[in-house]
Amino acid sequence: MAKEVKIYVTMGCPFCRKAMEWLDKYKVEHTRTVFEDSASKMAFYAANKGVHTVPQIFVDGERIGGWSDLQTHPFKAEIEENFGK
Ligand SMILES: N[C@@H](CCC(=O)N[C@@H](CS)C(=O)NCC(=O)O)C(=O)O
Repeated sequence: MAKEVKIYVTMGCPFCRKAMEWLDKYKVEHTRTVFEDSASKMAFYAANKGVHTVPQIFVDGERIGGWSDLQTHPFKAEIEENFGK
């Protein structure tokens, strides 16, 4: 069964763009939340202890972190290894 993937982004953020492009490239089903203003982003940061940047990626409720965190997370290898199989 596919994992539940969520990503939180702002527009004009290069790391967010990279993360969104990766999700699209590997056809990872996900829900995307785009913070339209600073207040909604800050509320998200406040609700997620230790979070100060976007993007933020969650897989089955676990926070992976941002684009750089994704590079070393097993979820990335899992998706890329299974792509097209
Ligand atoms: N290492 C992080 C860096 C992310 C990052 O620096 N994001 C910037 C926007 S591109 C950010 O969130 N800055 C603080 C803010 O906008 O609240 C990643 O790869 O996701």
